[in-house]
Amino acid sequence: MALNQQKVQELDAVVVGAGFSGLYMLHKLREAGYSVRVYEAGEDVGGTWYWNRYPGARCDVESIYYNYTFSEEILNEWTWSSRYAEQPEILSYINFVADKLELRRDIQFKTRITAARYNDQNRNWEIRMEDGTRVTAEYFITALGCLSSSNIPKFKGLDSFKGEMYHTGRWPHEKVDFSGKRVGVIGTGSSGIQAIPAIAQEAGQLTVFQRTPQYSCPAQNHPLDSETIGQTRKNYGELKQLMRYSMHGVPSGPRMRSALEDSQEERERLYEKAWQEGGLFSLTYNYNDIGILPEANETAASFIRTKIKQIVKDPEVAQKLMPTYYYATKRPIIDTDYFETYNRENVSLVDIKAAPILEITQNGIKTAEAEYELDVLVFATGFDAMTGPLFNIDIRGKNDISLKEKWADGAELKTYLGIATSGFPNMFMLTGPQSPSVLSNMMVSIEQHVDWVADCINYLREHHLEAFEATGEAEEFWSQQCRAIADMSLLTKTDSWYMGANIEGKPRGFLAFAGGVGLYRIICDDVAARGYEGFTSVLSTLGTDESFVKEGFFRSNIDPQAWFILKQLESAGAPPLELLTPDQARLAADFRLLAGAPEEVAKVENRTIPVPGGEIPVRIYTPAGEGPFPALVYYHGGGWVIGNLDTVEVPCRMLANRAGCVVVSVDYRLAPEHKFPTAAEDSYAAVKWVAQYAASIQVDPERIAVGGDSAGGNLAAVVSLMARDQGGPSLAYQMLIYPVTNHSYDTKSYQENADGYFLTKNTMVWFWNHYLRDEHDGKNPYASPLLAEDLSGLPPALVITAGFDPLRDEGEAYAQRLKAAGVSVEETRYDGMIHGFFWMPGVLVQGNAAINQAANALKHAFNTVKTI
Ligand code: NA7
Repeated sequence: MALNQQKVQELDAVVVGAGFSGLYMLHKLREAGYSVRVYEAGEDVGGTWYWNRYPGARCDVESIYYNYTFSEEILNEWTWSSRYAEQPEILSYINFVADKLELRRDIQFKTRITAARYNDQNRNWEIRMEDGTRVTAEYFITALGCLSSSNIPKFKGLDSFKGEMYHTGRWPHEKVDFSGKRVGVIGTGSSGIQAIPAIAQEAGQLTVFQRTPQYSCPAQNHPLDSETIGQTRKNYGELKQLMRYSMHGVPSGPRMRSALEDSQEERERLYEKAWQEGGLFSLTYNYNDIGILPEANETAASFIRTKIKQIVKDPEVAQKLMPTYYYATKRPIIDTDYFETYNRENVSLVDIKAAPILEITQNGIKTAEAEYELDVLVFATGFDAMTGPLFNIDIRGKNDISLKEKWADGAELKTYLGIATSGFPNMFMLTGPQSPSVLSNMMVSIEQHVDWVADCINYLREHHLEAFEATGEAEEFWSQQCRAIADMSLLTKTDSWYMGANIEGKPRGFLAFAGGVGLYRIICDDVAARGYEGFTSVLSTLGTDESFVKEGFFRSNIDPQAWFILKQLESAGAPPLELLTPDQARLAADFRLLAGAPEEVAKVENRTIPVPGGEIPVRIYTPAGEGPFPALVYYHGGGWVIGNLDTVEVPCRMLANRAGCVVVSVDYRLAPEHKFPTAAEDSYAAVKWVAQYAASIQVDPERIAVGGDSAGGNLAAVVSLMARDQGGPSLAYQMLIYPVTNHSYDTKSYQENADGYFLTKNTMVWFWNHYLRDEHDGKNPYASPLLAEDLSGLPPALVITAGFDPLRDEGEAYAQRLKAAGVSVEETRYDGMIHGFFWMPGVLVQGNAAINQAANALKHAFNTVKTI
């Protein structure tokens, strides 16, 4: 029926779902004066907590953090009884909030939304219910929950079972009586692990059908005392901030230490303490690399395996319960007496990986090995997560394209911020795929999304903007970002519902944003502050179709990985270096995590070498094979003020291996303690030392190159001039990575990239001021090689620059002058890169590429020298 043939209610917004997110969205929009209606399939409020009523169901986030924080009144009026609240208590809380805010009057229960279609002409959504009723709304907001589409695997004979059948996510309201019955539970995820101990206490016989053994730690649940509650209330303002800017939405985070840095005894001591304390993150928060490095992960995994062995008395059963996947790459599980339950007489465990379920029969389950007679069958088999609930509604955007089609059933999942997707204007997904959602305390993520969406709608109304839509570029960028972040961890190395791997035929791909809620909030706020960058909209008052696209970084060509690093650094809240003392700056500028793990080289040796008026350390990296090798004398960056041998440990090792040369990394003396020309003279002395003592470090004195990044690039260029002017040694090559070449701030790249791209103009001014004795020094070619009158007769050069770097243009100007002077130059601008990317190969593909390019250029230069 056409839209105009039937009177259709028109609303500002329709929200689907009356769980935590839908309720808060309703409240927010209603308070702001919009007409809103919530549609909910269930008979009452609660969402997840309405449906998941199985025995033992409780939250795995501590109750005091698992509530709304937007209202102090609500916070103070509700008191949780225990550390981990049970489902009935959480549902009571939701009811309490719904009553208090009088939300029910705008909720229509027992109403399933089956379709939603965007009308391009009216710029609104038509939303259809199961009974055919329709409403229209300008904004269509899904508050469907991430885990609301239950998964019942399509076992053969499923319908033939004569007994009772339940799914944990669709549990009946009346009590299920297990007493004396033969019960089978399929599934040992969070739900199964909570339900199994509770059912075992009642059932005559419980058989658990386990496909994947799980890691689980004790919840150590206990009643909350009034002192804890009082303290929490008192400090809630602070706790709220900590939660909002944390990794997972709880007011703590991982300790900044590798699991591999501690001895086994120390690790075990900490893991034991965490085990006794209980909780979702207790074990993993001991270290910051359990989710990243397989070896670090194994330390925690093997600790839990040992615990399982100790708890479960029958060694055969214990063996079947041994998990092998990377710990915490599925949602970590906390339990109450889960493993202990297997010591009960009435509980048995069936390994259905070894002997799969063949079919469900009239009387029970038949596996490849045996038949199990059952009265009750419980499916604890999880959910079609994240995309499942969205695909259950026939959502159609512009040109009648369905969301399912657009995302190719999930294979082409693309969202912007996990909130919106292009082609679906005015549609907002609360805790949608590619947002932190299930990787966080949902309450923190829900409040953040609802606040953001409400602010956005206010903005659109204030600015008379319609048809608000994510751009294709923005969602491409975001989806790439989500994949890249997840791939940095072990999360994508395990088959889990995070990956869509639990549903037969579902395309694999990581479904959430794994960068943490704090970073995510900063990004979302940043997007909003820039006028909703990455979205397009139409100005309604113009009455035209001219659309407004906020271009920003999506069109600016910055590399997504580099952008992510910038956001991370911003979220870390470090002060600009120029506000620190040089000593403080040296400590603060420790970016080793960005470099990645150092690779093996055949030999690393620390030495001290003489320089005029003192001595300095050098670190010598020797590759495998027979010497003598060519050599690269390398100068680290850091504005002549900060930086050290460790800063460039990773690229030096990579260069030694890839270029097959000895790398001598030079710890020249730093300013302001040692001002110009000390760094330059130390650097020159180092190259002379290498030439003089070449044989002692397996170096061929005929094939010595210099190189460096940033201030180190400056020093490499200066040493090349000095060697030319002051009698050698003869250099084979100069490798200049985004070098400083001129004491001046007037280039276009200084204007474009003065701020916001890691190295700022202010920091450069601070560096130069520390380095130079006076302005006059800045004119000296040994400080500003671009000012050298003559650049002829210099060694061939590689000049690498970064697009988003204040130093870009002076590096390129130097390359031009070298070329004009007849020097052979290989020049590459890495368009999307930021300053410093050369020593960030751990997080930047382009960092790796630049190191490989430099290694190849060196190899070529060394070979060329040899043939002359
Ligand atoms: P989960 O964590 O997805 O667990 C489902 C369980 O069911 C898990 O053990 C699965 O084994 C098992 N399963 C799924 N499909 C099958 C089939 N076809 N055959 C046998 N076993 C199967 O869901 P939960 O409800 O426990 O928890 C969901 C989230 O709720 C949880 O992460 C918390 O965030 C709260 P598998 O591991 O896939 O081999």
